[in-house]
Amino acid sequence: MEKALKEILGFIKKADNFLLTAHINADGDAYASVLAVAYLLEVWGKQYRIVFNDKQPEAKYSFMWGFEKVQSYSPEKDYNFQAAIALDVPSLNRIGDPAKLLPAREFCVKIDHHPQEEDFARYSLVNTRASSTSQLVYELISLSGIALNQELATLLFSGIMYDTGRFSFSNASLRAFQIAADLMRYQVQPSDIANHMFFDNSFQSMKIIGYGLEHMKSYLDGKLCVIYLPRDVSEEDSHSEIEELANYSVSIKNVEVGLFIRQVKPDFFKVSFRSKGRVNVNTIARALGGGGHNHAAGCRFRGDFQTLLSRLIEEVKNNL
Ligand SMILES: [Mn+2]
Repeated sequence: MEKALKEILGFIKKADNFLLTAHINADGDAYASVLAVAYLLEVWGKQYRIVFNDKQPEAKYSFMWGFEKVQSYSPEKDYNFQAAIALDVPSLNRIGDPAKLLPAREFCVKIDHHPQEEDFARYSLVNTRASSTSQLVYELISLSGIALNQELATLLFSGIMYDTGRFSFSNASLRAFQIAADLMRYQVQPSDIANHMFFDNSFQSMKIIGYGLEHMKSYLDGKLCVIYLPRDVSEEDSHSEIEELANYSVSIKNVEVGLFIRQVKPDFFKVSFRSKGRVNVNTIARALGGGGHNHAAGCRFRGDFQTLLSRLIEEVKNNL
């Protein structure tokens, strides 16, 4: 790992004018890892822009240093990047539109903890045992020699806290706790961070979550739980807060796989997969053109709901 990190730092030192990006529907780890690398670029006096696929920045991450630097991709803008750093994303497909802005492979860096899908970067650190991409960025920053401070430590801590489910998922490793403990020396406030990222939901979102729970269904002898939100319940602009339904879907006794299906357009659906550990939901999501981790993944589907549901039940059944 140290060799890959040194190569990445060497490349960053030489290059200028970077694109920073992450996966579609950027989450806490995507924001935190990208902004922490932006901090490093800032200290080193580099030019950079942060471009995400998402139309709207996610307000719950506005407590993070550099949040206001995050831009949405726009086809009208005149982009020109000499180098790119893609974080927390395994493929060009998962970057979405900003993938169009990437320079040639030899000028690209990838830092990620998802299973390797596409080798699009000459400088690459992919470690599936890392709890989060923010954990890998911590290692990068430690090696860079730049000093940690409260802002930077808060970013890294937030990313690790987010991806480990507040230090409770199976990826909450010894190393993740060691890093968290080290970061605590810089006046990080875990309860403030948790309040921003998890307990700042709107009244409306909580009612939508209530609808989802009331209408959830059980299949395969109680091993599969499905929560479905039709479009008229979750209005189109309604935010990531209701994604928490994915976590609820697997938080039930005897459930091995939980699915949260959201209708985005009449014939377009987003599916979030959760597993307690026995079933690899990354495999299932990939079979439907998506991807993610063994315990949490996602995909999109075009077609009708019944076809999607039958397909999902069949896939889960074959993987139980
Ligand atoms: Mn991540």
